[in-house]
Amino acid sequence: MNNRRQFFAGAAATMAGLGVARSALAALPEPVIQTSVDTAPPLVPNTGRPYNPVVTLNGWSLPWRMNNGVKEFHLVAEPVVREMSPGFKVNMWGYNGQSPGPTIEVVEGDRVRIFVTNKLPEHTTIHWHGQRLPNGMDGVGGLNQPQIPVGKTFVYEFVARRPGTFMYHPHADEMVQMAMGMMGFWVTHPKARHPHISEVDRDFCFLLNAFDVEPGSRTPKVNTMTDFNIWGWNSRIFPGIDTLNVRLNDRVRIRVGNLTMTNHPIHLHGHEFQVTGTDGGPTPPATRWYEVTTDVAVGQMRQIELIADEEGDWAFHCHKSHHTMNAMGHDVPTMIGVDHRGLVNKLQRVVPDYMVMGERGMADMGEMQMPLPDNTAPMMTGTGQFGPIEMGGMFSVFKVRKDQKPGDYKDPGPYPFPPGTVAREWTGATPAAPRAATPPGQADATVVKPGHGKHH
Ligand SMILES: [Cu+2]
Repeated sequence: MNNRRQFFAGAAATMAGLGVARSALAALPEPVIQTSVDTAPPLVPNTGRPYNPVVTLNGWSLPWRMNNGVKEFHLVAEPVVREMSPGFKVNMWGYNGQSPGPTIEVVEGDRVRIFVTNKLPEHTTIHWHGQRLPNGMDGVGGLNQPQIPVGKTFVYEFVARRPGTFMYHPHADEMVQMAMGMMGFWVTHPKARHPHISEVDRDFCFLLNAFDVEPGSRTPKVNTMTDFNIWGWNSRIFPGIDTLNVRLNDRVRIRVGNLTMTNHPIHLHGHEFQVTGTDGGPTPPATRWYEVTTDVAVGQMRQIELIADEEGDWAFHCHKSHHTMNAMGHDVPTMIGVDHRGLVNKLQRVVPDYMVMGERGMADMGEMQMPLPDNTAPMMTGTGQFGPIEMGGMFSVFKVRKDQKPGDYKDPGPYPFPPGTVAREWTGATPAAPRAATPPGQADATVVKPGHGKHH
């Protein structure tokens, strides 16, 4: 459904595709509303200082207006409906038509003025997570400012003092408002060449978020602390998350922020990357090392960088296996090795449709068309060129192609594997492997438990 979508280059096309709401508040910048779940092309700046814009997965960047040298943005906190994957829609709270809200991109040293209009049914604030700013602009309701009442517009103003990767979210009835999807990304680009910030060919960003949506319902439960069942990137779940499409040998930066209640080890296949930025900004090159998984803890931001020098369709996902699974997969008893055949026959006499899952693992779930409640997503889903991918949640694909054009973000389709390069069934002879003889009874199978057996 999200394959081979055409992307348009340039900010003009972006603006044309957006519905601009009529604002009764003439003095304020018109709030720009976006309801498409597509990944918007980079918003190339046509006012203010130049920078290389980011691409927000299944999201977009907020246009601004220049007013006497100040960059003015208008965020509208409001109820929204987010399609998390095809056919699965959730009632959320967000900003300007979406959860998450639009990405805000500014340049180091910019004076920024952000109008925030509250169209929620309760008060709110916005905290600019990670920024250096005057205390009264930090957005903690009750502590630094009065809450923004329903129907009112507040203004925040500060200078974006340091370059890096940031987030924004309410600091008012926080548990409820974040559980409902209120959050957004913020990138402050460097004002000049920075010794610790490299120029990249592609710069992606997304937020990690989690929801508790009972299968068949449409609204998240807001007091859940640990039992989330929907694990999203920018309020989308696989196969609803767009792929990250790059050109062979591109230098790629991926920025991730975590606004869930647990950590996420983010893992890329086929390449090594370095963490080039954290919550505190760019990391000095001497402190970097290569890895293939980096843990993003609660409230943290990480930016990773790599050279995409291996062609193919590379999995990119959270390494907690429950986080690459959608609702309904988390409370199933383990049935591996349990023989139900006699029982199933008896039960089917009473309940003709009765079936048992999981005797041979759960891979069947990727293929089986189980009847699902009206509004949810299959727990393991997605199809690749070789069959079911058996994933959900925080999973996407990093697509590296030598013929992907610079500036082209469209999905190139499945990777055309060179002949003879795919793992395949062995059809030759299978001679017994030589093995060292173990005399019977010699294998040591003693288990020593703490507090028993040997003492020092
Ligand atoms: Cu995770």
